[in-house]
Amino acid sequence: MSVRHRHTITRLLAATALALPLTLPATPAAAAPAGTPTRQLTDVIPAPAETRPDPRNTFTLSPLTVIRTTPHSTPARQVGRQLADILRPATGYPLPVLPVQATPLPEIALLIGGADARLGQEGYQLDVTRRGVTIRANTSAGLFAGTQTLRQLLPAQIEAPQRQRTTWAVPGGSITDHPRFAYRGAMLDLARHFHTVGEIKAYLDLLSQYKINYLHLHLTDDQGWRIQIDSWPRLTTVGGGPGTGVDGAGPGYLTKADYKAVTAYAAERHITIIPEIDMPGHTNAAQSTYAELNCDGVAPPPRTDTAVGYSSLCIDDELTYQFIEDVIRELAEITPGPYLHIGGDEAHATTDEDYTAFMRRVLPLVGKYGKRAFGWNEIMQVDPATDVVAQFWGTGTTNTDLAEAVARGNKVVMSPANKTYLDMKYDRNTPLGLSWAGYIEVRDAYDWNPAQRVTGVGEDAVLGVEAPLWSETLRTLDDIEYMAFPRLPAIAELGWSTAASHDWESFRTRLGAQAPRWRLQGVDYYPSPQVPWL
Ligand code: TNX
Repeated sequence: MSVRHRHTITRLLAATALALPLTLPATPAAAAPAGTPTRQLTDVIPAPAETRPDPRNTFTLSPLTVIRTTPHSTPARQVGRQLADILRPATGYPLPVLPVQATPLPEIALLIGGADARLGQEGYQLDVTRRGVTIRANTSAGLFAGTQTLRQLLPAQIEAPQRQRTTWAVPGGSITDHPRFAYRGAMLDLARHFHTVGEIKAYLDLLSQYKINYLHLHLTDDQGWRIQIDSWPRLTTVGGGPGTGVDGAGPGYLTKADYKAVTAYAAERHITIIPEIDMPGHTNAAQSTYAELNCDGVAPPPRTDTAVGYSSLCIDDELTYQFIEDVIRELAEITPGPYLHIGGDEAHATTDEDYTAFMRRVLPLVGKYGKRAFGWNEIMQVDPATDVVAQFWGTGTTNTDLAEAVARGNKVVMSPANKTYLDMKYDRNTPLGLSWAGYIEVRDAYDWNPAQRVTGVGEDAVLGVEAPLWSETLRTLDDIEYMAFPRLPAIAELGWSTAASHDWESFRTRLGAQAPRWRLQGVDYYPSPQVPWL
């Protein structure tokens, strides 16, 4: 069955299930007794650092429940409103968001400040008693993470867009949680097939549920240029115009307004956008648009095939650096996050000498406009400054340039292609995706340790993990979802949860219990035979 066909069935089933509650009494759960929670305190992805269940202390949401936030804290109120938006549709309860105040009403208290220092910048403490739920954090990012945990502790029906009849019980006890790694990323390739603002936002919504905090956007490649640059306007009108993208599927690009909307939407979910302009290879879209970017002054034809490694900017030409500086300057201006990714992978049409010369000129430009550079691991060949982050995408377990860079002090984001590449097929029958790095079943994606993957790249050198999704074969949001779910939650758990908690049996059980949520959210996931799906 085609992915799209299967998805239609999923949607129909969800719609049928949703039609039922409309005929139910107005406040069904109000009359229901406080039941046994359908969830346990440990049923969370990514697994929290510490959980202390207390079954005597179930809390049940009711029409009287209020959400209370730290007085005079706009960030806390914002998290409160976002939580109310999640909880209102399915419960039908008013859940007003009010400042903290002593009252006898049952409440969900969201508090910023005064939390345990161990929680750091993203951790939270969640306590569930019969009277209510309290989430404490040092920052709004931590508070937001805590609300995503609370969401998973509620019955799956909480994800339904319309009122449901159930008891909204939260299992009692407490959770103390904070991430193992500061960087937990995903990547979306907009160049091979463009994905709209709406699709990117939908992906951000899904990512935020699993405490992913970076989305790397691969904005340019041989097939298409997907971000507006005012000083080189044809990059998008031609390079991102009709017929661009694999198999000529274009047009599409983000205007600066679109890009700002995406970064703002991400920020509300405590996700930082990292834009990537790939160079000096993967540049055919720019070079076929502007003839002057080629050494011979002749524009090559546009390309819509999936070959790699054939394009290179002209390393000895000053115009190349003017072009790059314009792009970096304009992109830095609209990027609130600290990082700018300059690619650097598969530059097979550039000599090693030229590659080094190019990177040594370009890397300082990133700093000049106030950003910190990211590059695919090849960039470590040029011995860059120690603030440059390497993104490892190899399939092996040794890389001399990378180990040497780590010894000098560079940090690494781990994206081994045979573990984290969401565009690899699950098995030989997967209708979408590629297989050059092998098939990646859920267990393959989960069963590895980011701090023990590459010789010489240990826990302290690892900034975190990232799951890239290249889009040669992917067009729609359904396609994206089908490749990302359920492997994305596996990578999210590797990034957040302690190494000591790593346990496939536990993970696959918790993963299987996520499926009812995905069905209600309309997420088109791959029903891996390795997972006991509910
Ligand atoms: C390799 S991974 C690439 C991309 C392709 C991807 C497909 C990397 C840094 N480069 O250009 O899209 O394989 O899986």
